[in-house]
Amino acid sequence: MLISMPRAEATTSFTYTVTSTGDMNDTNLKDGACTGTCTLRTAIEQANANCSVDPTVSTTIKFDIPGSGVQTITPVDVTNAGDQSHLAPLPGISCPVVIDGWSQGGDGYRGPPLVELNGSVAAQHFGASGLGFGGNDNGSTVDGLVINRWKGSGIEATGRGGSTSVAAFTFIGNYIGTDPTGTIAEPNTDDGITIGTIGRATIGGTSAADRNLLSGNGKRGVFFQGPNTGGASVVQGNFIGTDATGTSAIPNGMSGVELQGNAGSTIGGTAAGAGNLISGNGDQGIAIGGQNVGSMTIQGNRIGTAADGTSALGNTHSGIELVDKATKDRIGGTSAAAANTIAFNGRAGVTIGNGNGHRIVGNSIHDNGGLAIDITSCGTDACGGVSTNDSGDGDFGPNGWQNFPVITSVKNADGQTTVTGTLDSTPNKKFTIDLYASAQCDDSGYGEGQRYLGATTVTTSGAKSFSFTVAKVSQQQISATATDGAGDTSEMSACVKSPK
Ligand SMILES: [Ca+2]
Ligand SMILES: [Ca+2]
Ligand SMILES: [Ca+2]
Repeated sequence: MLISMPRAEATTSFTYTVTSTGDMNDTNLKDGACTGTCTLRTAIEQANANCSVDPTVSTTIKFDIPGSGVQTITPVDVTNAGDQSHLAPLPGISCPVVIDGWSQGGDGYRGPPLVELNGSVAAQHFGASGLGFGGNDNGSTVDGLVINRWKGSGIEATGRGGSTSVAAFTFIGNYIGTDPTGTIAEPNTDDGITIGTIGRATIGGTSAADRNLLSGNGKRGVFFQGPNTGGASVVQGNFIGTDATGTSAIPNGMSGVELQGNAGSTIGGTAAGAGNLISGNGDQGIAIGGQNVGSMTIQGNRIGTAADGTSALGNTHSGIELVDKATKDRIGGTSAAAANTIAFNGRAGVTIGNGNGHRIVGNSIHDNGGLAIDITSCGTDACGGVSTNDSGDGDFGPNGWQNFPVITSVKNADGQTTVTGTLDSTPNKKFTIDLYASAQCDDSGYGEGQRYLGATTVTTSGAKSFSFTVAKVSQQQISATATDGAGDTSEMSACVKSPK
């Protein structure tokens, strides 16, 4: 079907409707049609042919495969296919394409995926990813697909193909690494989604329909592969490492989200529905490291809990790990919507292994195996423990080895709790003191940081003391961090229990 588009930037777009789970080739790439039986392979081949003539051409691939329930497309392997023209798994996509899996459910359908792309045959021979994007494919979108059992990643958008312009992708409403029910792991060997080279992506969204389930994969749920210079990306509203209900783990083998590039990206956000559920994974919840990272914003996520935000579903290592060139990351914020819940993870809540200016404020961090916030000397979360204060805070290291406050008293009177303390740090500077209340102290005697109480300031001249008053907090462990003007947040102070 040829549709003339009035928009100036896209002179032409094509729409093909896949009507078969078969795997035949397009027999005439010059006719602008999904020739013969329209399969996903036919449609991709013709889409690639379309923009090889005119790079502004885009193609939409819809589905109307007969039958009810989930329809499974299993690309075949040349070694056992009757049709010897099948020389590869699905061809790499080199034109702007919208693959609209939701269309299988009819107009307006936005429910669980009804089209499954199964790599168990073809990928075993070729080591391929399910859908591969490279070259001139800016603006490509994939929605409403189950993608599983590929030897590479479920979706790989690496910018291969010689393109020099950034390509932006949108991936919403997919199940990648599980079966169509979202309850059983059917792993892709590498990542759920790999974004590389000069790609950037919007993965998920704030509506439940836009949520991707990215679980059960051999490596990460989402991997922004270094050194990616594609720019700021957004990962919102997804379930990463859990089942479709967010109640049990379907771990990705490594981290839930790993960023080795795409500086300035946002994981979660403050809008309703923007937070991701990142739990149950085999390494960290979120790992930030590599060369082109920095200024990441991590807000509104549940990291290590079930979807209810309270039940335990920890990631194996830290909730969040900041290493290598990570710098100026912002974790949480002073508004309730910005807070991450980071709990039940095997190591620290947040590990600061390298870099400066990592501002960590307002989150609910509790019941992790290690400290709530741990600045480490080994560069990763493989080591940890309380890093003691040095007099005058002249030491250098991750977050400047920012000294933490010392709480000297917690008193209740007239329905209010007053916390006083001191900070020994760089002389004659102003620091923000953020205070927290927790049901229990960490085993170390430092932290936790379960409920944010608010902030005050301290100036490191004269008495170097601070005082903070809040509505009465009865029999809670009070702790605090110090953050300098550059955003270097300390580990948590020792806890002091408030009176009854
Ligand atoms: Ca054709
Ligand atoms: Ca430490
Ligand atoms: Ca220090």
